[in-house]
Amino acid sequence: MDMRKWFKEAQYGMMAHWGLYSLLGGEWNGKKSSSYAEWIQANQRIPMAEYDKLATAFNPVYFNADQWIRLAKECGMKYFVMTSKHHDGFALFHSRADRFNVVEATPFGRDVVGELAEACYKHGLKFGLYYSQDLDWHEEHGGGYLSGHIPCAGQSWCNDWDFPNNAKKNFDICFENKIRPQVEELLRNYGELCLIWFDVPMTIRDSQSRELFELVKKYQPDCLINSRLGNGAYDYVSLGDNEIPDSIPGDGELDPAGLDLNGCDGLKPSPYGLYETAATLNHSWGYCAWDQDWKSAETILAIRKKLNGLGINYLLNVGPDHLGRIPGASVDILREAARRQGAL
Ligand code: JFZ
Repeated sequence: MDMRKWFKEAQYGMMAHWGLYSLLGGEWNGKKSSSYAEWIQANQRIPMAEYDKLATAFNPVYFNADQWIRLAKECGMKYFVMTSKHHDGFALFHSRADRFNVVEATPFGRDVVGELAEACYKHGLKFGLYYSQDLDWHEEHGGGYLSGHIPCAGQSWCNDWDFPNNAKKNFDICFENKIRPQVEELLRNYGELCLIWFDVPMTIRDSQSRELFELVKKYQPDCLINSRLGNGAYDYVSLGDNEIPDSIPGDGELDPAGLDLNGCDGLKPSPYGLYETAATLNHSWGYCAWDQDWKSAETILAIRKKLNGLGINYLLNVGPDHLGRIPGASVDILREAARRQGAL
């Protein structure tokens, strides 16, 4: 399948941020997270031993992959991107490389990524996976420890509350033992992936970005890689959160010399002319019980028109809750936008 051609025409997709943080809903110990709800562990420096308890309570009895994917399909979305592992290090799939995963560490015991892959296949959507390849707060040697000078959505990029000695951290260890093996598992066990959505390159070396790039191409030559893998190894450009550029530069118009290729936002040269903006409906990616400041269906439609008019795909995020439900407010907005678009 020519995935580049498919991506160019896809226009609209759904992303879901779902994990242990969803159980907290943006609040811990009586305190709201002052950043994204999925960043709450770093934001409030929650000790790992405490955060791990969430796994023993992860039992989202209303999780229904079919329902999520049907909603996306009914709203005219062409692909679905699931957080297979976010910065907290918890895998939403059965991983042999690390026990901190939904099958082995929770009473739920179901392979969430697997069920969503099946549902996408059944309903004819393409399936993509988000994977945090650098930051991993469950690992002493997770990335981020070199970036203390850069402002951050938590209080620190790496887990320096459980592992305070940044000087002796070595990302290579985490990369060898967990990151690469898990990316390989994702590529081998869940059928065809349209894309892998890597995120926040901070520590990852050039050779490591290239190694992951080659690994993806080895198992899934058509699978597209976004520009947040780091070090310029990518197939398509992820713009910033809700970012709408004024225009898309033509071939050779963008000078890569002055660009930070590991910056998460902004335009970068796109070898195949492929772009995507991931965006939220409120102010958080993960479920946040107290953030009810939702964009209207009208706004969503206006953003979609602008982005799609520039040839940029719109990847719209939902944050399902602790029981596996996509918040009603999100469902209403998505349906209303689709209705106005004439898709429903
Ligand atoms: C990153 C993550 O840290 C966050 O939790 C979420 O997964 C999001 C999709 O990606 O956050 C960013 C990083 C960079 C930008 C926006 C959100 N950016 O440059 O606009």
